[in-house]
Amino acid sequence: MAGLALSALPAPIRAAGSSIHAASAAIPVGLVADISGSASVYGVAIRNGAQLAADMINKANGINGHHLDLVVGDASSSPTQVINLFQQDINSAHVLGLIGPTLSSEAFKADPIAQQAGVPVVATSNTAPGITAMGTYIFRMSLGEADVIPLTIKTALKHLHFKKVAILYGNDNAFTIGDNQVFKAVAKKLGLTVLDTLTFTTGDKDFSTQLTKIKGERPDAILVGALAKEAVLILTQARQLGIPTRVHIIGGNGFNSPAIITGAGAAAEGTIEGTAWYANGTSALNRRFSKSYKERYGKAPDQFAAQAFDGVNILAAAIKKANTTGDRQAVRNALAALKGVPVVTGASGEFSFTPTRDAGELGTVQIIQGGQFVEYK
Ligand code: 1QQ
Repeated sequence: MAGLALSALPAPIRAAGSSIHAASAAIPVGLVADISGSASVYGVAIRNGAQLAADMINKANGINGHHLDLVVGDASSSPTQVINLFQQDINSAHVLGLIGPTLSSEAFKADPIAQQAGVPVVATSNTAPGITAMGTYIFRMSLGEADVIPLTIKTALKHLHFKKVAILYGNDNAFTIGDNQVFKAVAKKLGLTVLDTLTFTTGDKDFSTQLTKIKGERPDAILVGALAKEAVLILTQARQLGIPTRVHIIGGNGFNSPAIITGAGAAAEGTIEGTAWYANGTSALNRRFSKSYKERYGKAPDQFAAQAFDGVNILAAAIKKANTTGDRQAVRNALAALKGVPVVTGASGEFSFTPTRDAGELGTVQIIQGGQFVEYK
């Protein structure tokens, strides 16, 4: 029956060797990521980090001797496909838990399906306010913008002493809408003047109207809520239009991809953002992760790869503790009770969920200098 139900739905991209047969002793875990489409700069890194973790777990005897079967689905940056994949993973692949989806806007549509079905979700890249409030099965190990942005702006203020800011954000996406809310709240708390708040929509290519207006208002800094594609264009056009480099651009989580640096080049210099993962973190696990990732994929990992790597390890640790191959509720309870899972993200190197199933650590602030993310203290 599982095969019939699956074939009625659009074919997902599945990892070679992944199994959907519940008869095997393997433990299926779903990964739903935007491996293609507009959010693929994040989704490819997420898929890579997750696969690396699954392979390392399987090389080390799996989960209590059971093979971890990472069922990889490409949602193609389409919310409809995210929903299809969640349903397939839950009803046909019988996953014990789900990792993903890539964007908060997708999570708000798909997570209620998992919540309703009683399947635990571990978000590794959703940062908008309200993710874990969707229900008791929804966990998030990525740092929320409400936690990271205050630290980012406070750190920037230590160096730059600015007073007046402008906000530019995408008004059709849950994550960028969340950024605007957080920017506003933090500005108010820190006594900053918001000169103007301007918007764009996903897929826009020309930001000159907004940036020309901002330039005329002479802010000390610009707070930008954007995903990578739009962020690259905003950075590039801001400098082309003559907004001086002393006016730093402070971004949200969408800026944590190396795609910002490769895409905007010199125009990315001086951009400030907070991250859950710092590339030069010196823990033994982080060094091993970075080395294995480079060997396997031929390039350095990024924050999204690191978070997905940790997300798989966190979910596997819970399944191991629950000592089950099929009890999703036991996995949920084990996730909530987990303490001190070794991770590559965060400052302490150990992860536990907060009582509201969220990430508790503060993160690291970075500035782009010399084409690199550099720690900014
Ligand atoms: C969200 C985000 C994006 C930047 C993830 C890739 O933080 O959608 O919540």
